[in-house]
Amino acid sequence: MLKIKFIHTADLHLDTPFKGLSSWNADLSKKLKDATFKSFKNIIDLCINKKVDFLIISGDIFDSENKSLAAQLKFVTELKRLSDKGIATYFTCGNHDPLKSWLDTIKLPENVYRFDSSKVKFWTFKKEDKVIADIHGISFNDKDIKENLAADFKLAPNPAPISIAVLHGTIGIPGPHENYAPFKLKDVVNKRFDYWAMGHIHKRQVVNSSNPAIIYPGNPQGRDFGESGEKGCYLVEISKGNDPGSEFIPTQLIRFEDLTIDITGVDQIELLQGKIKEAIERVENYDENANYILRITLRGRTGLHSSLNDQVQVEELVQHYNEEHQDKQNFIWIDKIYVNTQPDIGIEKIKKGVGFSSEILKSFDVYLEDNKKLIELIKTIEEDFVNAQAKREIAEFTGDIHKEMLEKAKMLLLDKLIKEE
Ligand SMILES: [Mn+2]
Repeated sequence: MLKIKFIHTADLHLDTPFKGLSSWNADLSKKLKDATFKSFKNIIDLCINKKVDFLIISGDIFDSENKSLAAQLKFVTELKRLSDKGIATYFTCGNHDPLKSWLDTIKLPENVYRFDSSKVKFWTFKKEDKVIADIHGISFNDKDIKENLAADFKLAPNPAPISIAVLHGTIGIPGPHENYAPFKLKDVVNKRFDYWAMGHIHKRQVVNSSNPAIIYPGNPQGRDFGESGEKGCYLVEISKGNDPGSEFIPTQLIRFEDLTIDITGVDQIELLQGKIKEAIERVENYDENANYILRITLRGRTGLHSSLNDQVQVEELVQHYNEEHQDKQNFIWIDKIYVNTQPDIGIEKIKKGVGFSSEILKSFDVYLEDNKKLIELIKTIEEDFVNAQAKREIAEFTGDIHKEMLEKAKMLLLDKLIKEE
């Protein structure tokens, strides 16, 4: 039967500098910097182990037009490993690494095909001299491509049994990504390609599973908390006459995860480590072999409330945790702990009682329940502010933040009152 098997990846962003994270410790920034390369290495290993026919990379191989020579050499070394095994690579250049930014002094290994930027072209893949697939594609020449490149794709005059389109661009609504090479589903549904190998959107997405299949594999290594969860590539199999089969395979080294942990009833600080461990193991598709960088929000009613509202204590906690989990084979690193806990007190009981705490609670509720009053209160506070920046900042807060701050203030005050009582 006529069949092909390939790996589809995109948006490797090799050599990402992780600038925003440079304030972290040097060891961690090195691990992050290596992670994009190592996940690419994992992809190459997968190609070899799964004995694929070829690899497709749909643009943004490098993070920047000013990619380092070292990064380019590493890329070529990995492709050479495939080429030595007789596995071909087809790739396009995206908005981060447009074709004109590639060095001509670096020769691509044999069996590696880079799409040109002048127009959509195709190569024909053959197996044992039999024509199997046409692989069409086009590279970005400049970073800012606003034309609908998908519109220019058409089957070869005498097409192979299987046709694949390789494109870096945006289908439909761009979301957080720049609207480069935009197109709509209706532009491509009747073009009779079997598979659209997409790149650009970093969140993986099967736009269409067949007729034609359109897949964004996402980037194979997350680079910040906006790119959290499992990251990887797709293993695709197409046999003529059947819908393509695709399987997501994780390849990342480091996972970014936002965890919210309810610590109601936890009143000993040393129990937090266990709670964190449990929370990590509950993340979607938990992988014990991955490394994790975490942002943790603690919530719930706890006797630890006042300790956790002491920033120095939380920082020490984070530092201690990170030191303990750094040298393990798979590291876990806490970037930040947000404390959103409440004191472990019977609020309703206090409210029903008489006395100072009860009165305080009732007057907080007046503002929490009446938005107009709350806005007036904020205005009064704002007027008392001398510092211009502080004035600006408070003016920028939204209603939700006002309420959150007020709720927090209420709890802090209650906690203090109860302690003193
Ligand atoms: Mn990208």
